[in-house]
Amino acid sequence: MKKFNHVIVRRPCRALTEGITSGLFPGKPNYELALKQHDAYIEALKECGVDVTVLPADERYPDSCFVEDPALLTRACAIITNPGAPSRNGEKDEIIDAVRKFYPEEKIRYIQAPGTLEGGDVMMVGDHFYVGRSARTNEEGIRQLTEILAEFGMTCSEVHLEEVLHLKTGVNYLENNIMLVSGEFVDKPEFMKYHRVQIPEEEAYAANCIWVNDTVIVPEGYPAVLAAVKDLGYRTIVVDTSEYRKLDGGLSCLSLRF
Ligand code: CIR
Repeated sequence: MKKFNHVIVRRPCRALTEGITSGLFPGKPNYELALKQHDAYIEALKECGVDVTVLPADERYPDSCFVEDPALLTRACAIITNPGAPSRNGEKDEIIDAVRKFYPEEKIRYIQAPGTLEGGDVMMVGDHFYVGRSARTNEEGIRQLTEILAEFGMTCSEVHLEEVLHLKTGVNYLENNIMLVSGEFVDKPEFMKYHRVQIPEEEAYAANCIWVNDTVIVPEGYPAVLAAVKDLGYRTIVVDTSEYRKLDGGLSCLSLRF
């Protein structure tokens, strides 16, 4: 099934080495290697039949390659978020022009302060959106998101987060009623209705796989997850994200798919 036609990515900047990190995966990113991994990521996406818009690196924002966070792009509307991390908040102003190339102004909405929202907290399941209430996404941001989605005939429900940075750090939807779940998401009642594939704790990072038009891109180094995704019948592409992982970033964080 072809669902996505377009992808937006942003090249990592040299300041990537100063990006926000929880320290869960120690070390500073190697910029040259990060660039190579980004090249491979773009190639993988192209193999999934999407056109890829590559935005230039922005040195003012160390984390700006994690382009999923400043916007949410749906079939009916685009939402410019209001990132809760102060060092990332200005990224919302830099994504607008790219979004306007694909959405007319009357279909673009903006999350307004004091509401905060980051795209990594939003998981799309058809026309329903699960949104994580996190250190980055607050109650008012979720309220505004719910209102905007309703305006365009879509729904939203809140998921309480306890451990992870973003909702999609630990749970990702692979279409066809299939969800990859790890850690705190394994027994969340709201996900019981899906076919849940439980990720072993030592491979928790790989809960962040992305489905792109019936191919699933899987991070390198997670054999159990790769085998599980293959067993589901998906074509897979493996991409190394080691340098982004050091900043708690994964495959979904690096693109907007729509
Ligand atoms: C941050 O802490 O904001 C970045 N270092 C990582 C962002 C990951 N993005 C995502 O999960 N959507």
